[in-house]
Amino acid sequence: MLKWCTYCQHYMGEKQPYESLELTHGICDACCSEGRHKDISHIRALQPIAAFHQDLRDKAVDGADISIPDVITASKSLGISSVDMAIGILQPILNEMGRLFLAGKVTVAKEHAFTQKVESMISDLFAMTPAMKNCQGQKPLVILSCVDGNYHWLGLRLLELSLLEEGIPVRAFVPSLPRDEIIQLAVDMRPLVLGLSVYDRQQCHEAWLIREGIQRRTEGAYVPHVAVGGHGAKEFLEAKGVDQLIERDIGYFRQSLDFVAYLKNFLTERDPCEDEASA
Ligand code: B12
Ligand SMILES: [Zn+2]
Repeated sequence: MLKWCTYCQHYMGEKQPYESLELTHGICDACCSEGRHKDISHIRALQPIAAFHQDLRDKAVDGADISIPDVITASKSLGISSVDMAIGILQPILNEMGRLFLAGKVTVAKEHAFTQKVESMISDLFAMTPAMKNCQGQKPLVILSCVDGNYHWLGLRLLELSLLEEGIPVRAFVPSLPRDEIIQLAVDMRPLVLGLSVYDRQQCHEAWLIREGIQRRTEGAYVPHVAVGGHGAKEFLEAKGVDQLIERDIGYFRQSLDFVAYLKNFLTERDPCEDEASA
């Protein structure tokens, strides 16, 4: 299920059952602390968002023509931020298209057509994110890459968007880089966190090899925090029965929002000397 805050219409993440794409109501921490839940006039505000989501989903499934400017205008008029549009609306439709394709309910052509629309929409969403300009030219604290051979880069770009929105300097390298190049980039740029995207469970092992490679190349003087996400990380976490796991210095995340929260927490708590040492 997709959880949205009824009061400010912000996407709050997925919750069990993950197969369901129904929108459920919630209240985010900010609205709760400001006591907005006392104002019941907001209660109906989620209905137009649910209708917008359903309409876009139906168009994708039917293979109907989707006008990107119309979708962007509609999302803006509903007050949906670019991150919420990307993660709360486009991401679940993409994932549902994948499931429907496997069930033989949509054709490859329709799935690819919608994926291409989303690829084009992403640059518009980046342009709509003012925070992007603030981070330009800054040394990235986070580097993101798909592991070698993983061409599922949409998720990584959406994650990049979420981090920029939080003012966290980040750079994503898509579609994917060879293992040695990821190692070299980390050694050269020394980010605090290296985020890797994997599409199947076996690829999770790459995170280890990359981490080890960095450690070897710097003789242990520098090792970034390594985070793993994407479909393969979800499979790994599902097998363990959890949604998030930090195991032997590698963090696995089901949802980008959890990673953003982890990162914010980690950036607030970190020792600034750590940055100087790694600069
Ligand atoms: C779109 C899509 C494609 C597109 C990708 C386009 C692109 N530019 O990204 C194309 C058509 C290229 C493609 C190709 C293939 N695909 Co495909 N694809 C999908 C689909 C339908 C949606 C994926 C997607 O974009 N989701 C939306 C994004 C936003 O979600 P996300 O990727 O999960 O990312 C979010 C989080 O996971 C997280 N995240 C992602 N990365 C990271 C990294 C870090 C560090 C963190 C913290 C978080 C994080 O943040 C993101 C934002 O919230 C899925 C279906 C599904 N159910 O997932 C199949 C799916 C992922 N594909 C699959 C397969 C098998 C393939 C192919 C092998 C098909 C083939 N036989 O050729 C190829 C592989 C190509 C390759 N070598 O990579 C399988 C993978 C299953 C498996 N474990 O093996 C899936 C699950 C479909 C299925 N059920 O069979 N695919
Ligand atoms: Zn709220």
